[in-house]
Amino acid sequence: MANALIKADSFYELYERKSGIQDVTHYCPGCGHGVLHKLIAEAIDDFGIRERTILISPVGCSVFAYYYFRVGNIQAAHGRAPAVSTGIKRVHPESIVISYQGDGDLAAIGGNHIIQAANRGENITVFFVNNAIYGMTGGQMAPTTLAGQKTTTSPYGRNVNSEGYPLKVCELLSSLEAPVYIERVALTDPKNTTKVRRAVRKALQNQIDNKGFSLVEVLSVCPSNWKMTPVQSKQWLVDNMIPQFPLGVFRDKTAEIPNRETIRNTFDQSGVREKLEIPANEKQVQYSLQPKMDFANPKLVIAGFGGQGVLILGLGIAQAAMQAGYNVSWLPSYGPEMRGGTANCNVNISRERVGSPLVTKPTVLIAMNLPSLEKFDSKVEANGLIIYDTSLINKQPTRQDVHVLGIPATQMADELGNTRIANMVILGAFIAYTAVLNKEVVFDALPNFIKRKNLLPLNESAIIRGMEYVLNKVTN
Ligand SMILES: Cc1ncc(C[n+]2csc(CCOP(=O)(O)OP(=O)(O)O)c2C)c(N)n1
Ligand code: SF4
Ligand SMILES: [Mg+2]
Repeated sequence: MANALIKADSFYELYERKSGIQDVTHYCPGCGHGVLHKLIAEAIDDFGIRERTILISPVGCSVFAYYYFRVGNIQAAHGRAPAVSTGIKRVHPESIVISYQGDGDLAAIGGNHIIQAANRGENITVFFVNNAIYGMTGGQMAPTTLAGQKTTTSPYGRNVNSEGYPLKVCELLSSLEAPVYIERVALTDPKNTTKVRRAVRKALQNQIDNKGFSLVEVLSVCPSNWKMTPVQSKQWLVDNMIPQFPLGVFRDKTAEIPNRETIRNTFDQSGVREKLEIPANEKQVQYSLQPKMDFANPKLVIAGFGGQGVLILGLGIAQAAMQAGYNVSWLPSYGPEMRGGTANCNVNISRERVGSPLVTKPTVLIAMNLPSLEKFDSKVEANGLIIYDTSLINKQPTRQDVHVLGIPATQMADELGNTRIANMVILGAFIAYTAVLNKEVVFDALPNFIKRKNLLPLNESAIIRGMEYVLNKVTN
């Protein structure tokens, strides 16, 4: 009975998957991913690092690791987990960052990323699950597929003369200077599984001690795509994989490298300018911004149809705010939304450090079409602001507890001769209403996000029209 088992605290009690709340994983019977998850979760518990662990899920069968691990979770694009890990670790050096990757993910599409991260000696822990196949997509040949192994894309067996030899990641990475610890282990019998457990712990301990890059390659079975029972597949791993991927330690500088303090690198803009002999940014001081009280550190959602320039509007606001000395983030939302539905982006502007680029409760909503207004207006914070384009939205926001600014942005843009600059009219309205930015800094930043220089005057006119509209409305 699953409930009678002692489950690691670093797993969720119940897995709230899309198909409903469950207490079992989506992995096939016998799959190695589940076992490795357990060993990692128990290590996280025992080291007491759950609160500061961030696990980067890959693309592959373990993509849903975030359904199971009760830690910080991020899902990275295929093969990019080492790059995402690098960014997170550098910004939050006190966090424990785990890059969890399959062989298709790490050794194929992400091959360059893992080499570069290892070569930089990033202080991260990589768990590399080598099952010699693309599991998730139905059993295609991976870089680690064995010579002679049959897969759906090598039905006659991998031919080394045309498809090359299985890629030996541990051997390859251990030719680099920087990595601290590299070991290959296998999930087979209890003896080998104990070695996996030990390796998992060592790789995490190295990161806790700030020693540098550690990678554990875990040979693991994929009964479903190998078309074997779990028992047969374990034997197949022993008989076929281990001879081609010998187990053992390929690099261990753990004892040589002293434990190090966590160092947080701070970015000192004036220091960098001095080094590069760039004159100090006097303008930043001159911008003298005085945001209205409700908008001191605003979080924005900017939404509309794909093609209305909502992403560029967000980017422009973020660029100008950065130029004005704020900390900023800009997070666009792509995908099917770009084709006719709502496209949107999240922007954070803050005098404090920005924790997450996500904006779930915006201070400011800019809605450029009705679906966007309907989707986001209930999420705006009390005393926040909704700016909406009255040329396209014939319905008023219902909220009574927020500022509401309707502006016929598209009509004003048409009057200026170009519908596409409605977003800049809105930008003008935003800065006039909130004073988070002013005209000077926006105009200075404009060439950074409007690439066609001949369009700059038109964009400036649109911004001024938006500002005038608000100033007239407020004073009248
Ligand atoms: C950019 C991109 N290319 C291709 C795919 C399709 N895809 C999904 S999982 C996968 C391979 C995963 O294999 P592996 O990393 O070995 O993980 P496993 O499922 O075997 O654990 C591929 C090619 C994708 N999702 N994204
Ligand atoms: S397809 Fe293979 S790797 Fe994926 S869950 Fe099933 S056994 Fe595991
Ligand atoms: Mg695989």
